[in-house]
Amino acid sequence: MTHEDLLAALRAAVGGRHCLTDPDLRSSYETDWTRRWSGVALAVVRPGSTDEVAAVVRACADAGAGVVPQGGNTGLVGGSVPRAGEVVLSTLRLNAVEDLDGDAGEVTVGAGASLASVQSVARASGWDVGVDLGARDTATIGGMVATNAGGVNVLRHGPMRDQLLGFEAVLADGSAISRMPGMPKDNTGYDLGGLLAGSEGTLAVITRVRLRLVPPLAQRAVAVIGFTDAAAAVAAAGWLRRELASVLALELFTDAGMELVMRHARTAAPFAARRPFYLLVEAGSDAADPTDELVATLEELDPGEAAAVAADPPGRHRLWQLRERHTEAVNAEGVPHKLDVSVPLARYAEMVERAPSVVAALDPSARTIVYGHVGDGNVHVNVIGPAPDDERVDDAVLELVLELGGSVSAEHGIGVAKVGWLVRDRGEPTVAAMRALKAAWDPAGILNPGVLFAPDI
Ligand code: FAD
Ligand code: 2HG
Ligand code: ZN
Repeated sequence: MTHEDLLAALRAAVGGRHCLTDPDLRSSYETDWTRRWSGVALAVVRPGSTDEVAAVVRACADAGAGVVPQGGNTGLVGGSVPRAGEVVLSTLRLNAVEDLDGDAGEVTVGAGASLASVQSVARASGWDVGVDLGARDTATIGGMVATNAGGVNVLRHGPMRDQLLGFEAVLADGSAISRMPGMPKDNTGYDLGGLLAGSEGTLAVITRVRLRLVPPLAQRAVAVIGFTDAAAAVAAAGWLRRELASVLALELFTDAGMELVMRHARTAAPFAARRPFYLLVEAGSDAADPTDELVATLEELDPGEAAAVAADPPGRHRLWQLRERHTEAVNAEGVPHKLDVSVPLARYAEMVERAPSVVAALDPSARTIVYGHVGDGNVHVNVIGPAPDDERVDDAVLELVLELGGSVSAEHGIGVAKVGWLVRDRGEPTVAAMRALKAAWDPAGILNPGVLFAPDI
């Protein structure tokens, strides 16, 4: 089949208006959020139903063309953009939020619905979504399932896989499979939804999702406290996990990162006494106000002047901005190298302290900003300065992670950024088992080629 034949089939599948071939119309789908990853697509197609997704995938399968599923394009490992003339399948028109069951606390949503839109419908019905993250306005539920997104409330509710009660997806041959609505208890064979969580568009295109909802935590309090060293901040985080029953989030950032955020977002420091490390703690409850419990627990840490607490929504928002706006503040400085990793909590402080040194040893002019979900052992190492294609710093940081017994991807996935590291991290037998799944589900390798597996391994 020629490219022209394929384009004709794609237009027939979704309508000419939703098959974008003009370079200006394609361009925002061709470069990722960080600007580090980009490529040219044969076309960007925007199906409006599961049947249209199936027709697109079938046309691509017939032509042997690669398909790159794309949701909000907020992924940070390069997996959502084309690499070599694939067809980008955007799910943004699959954005319905339907069938919220207020008694069961479940909702069915289209894969292209943004997290914020689902949060808003859930909250209006007295429920909430268990996963929350800074890209909520743009990230889609399908993309979040495909990456098994984590975010700031994993401590309380787990990652995206834990919210998944059912799914509908289109396989590489264009057939659709579905378990919708799913049931909280459902032991009828393999957990295929769980397998799709974290599959990064390599096994199927997710079209609809049934989500478990969680009770809203209307009563919240947020604190930021300063520490003179990383070990003390991490020890405090571990202690808070045990002592503060209402803990909802435990986040770490540094003074260098906060300085960047304050400059970029024009926000103020939480208190005058600056410290090298900060811990953000959020407590949440659906009944009693957790502020007194939070303050009493923090007093035991004796933070002195280096502490701020807010219970009112604007005050909480101000404190959260200091952590949540790191990603955009870093991006505003240049094209970053992003290493999303996790290490055992016992090695977390060492990771935070050694990562900037291993980078500086390679490139003394590089700036390394670390932050992350310390409650989950998750560190985000961001490096600004080295050229986007200079992989030495990525390799050095990931080498350190393996030395410390960690994982090279905590929550963003492997994408194209870390394909060379999957075997190092998981070992050959495990990756061979993953490849066997890929070969069974997508024998021609048309779904997100180049993502997850290195071509030559
Ligand atoms: P995309 O970027 O479009 O795609 C991501 C991957 O999923 C790609 O491999 C793509 O092919 C695949 N995919 C997308 N949709 C589908 C589908 N329907 N079917 C099959 N495959 C699909 N991530 C976290 O885990 N925690 C955070 O706290 C967090 N915070 C962030 C904050 C900011 C400011 C930004 C920019 C990103 C953040 N991220 C975070 C990363 C990102 O938001 C998540 O990875 C998110 O899950 C991606 O959703 P998306 O819809 O944008 O997916
Ligand atoms: C976060 O926790 C996101 O803010 C993005 O996962 C991390 O910018 C990053 O590296
Ligand atoms: Zn994160």
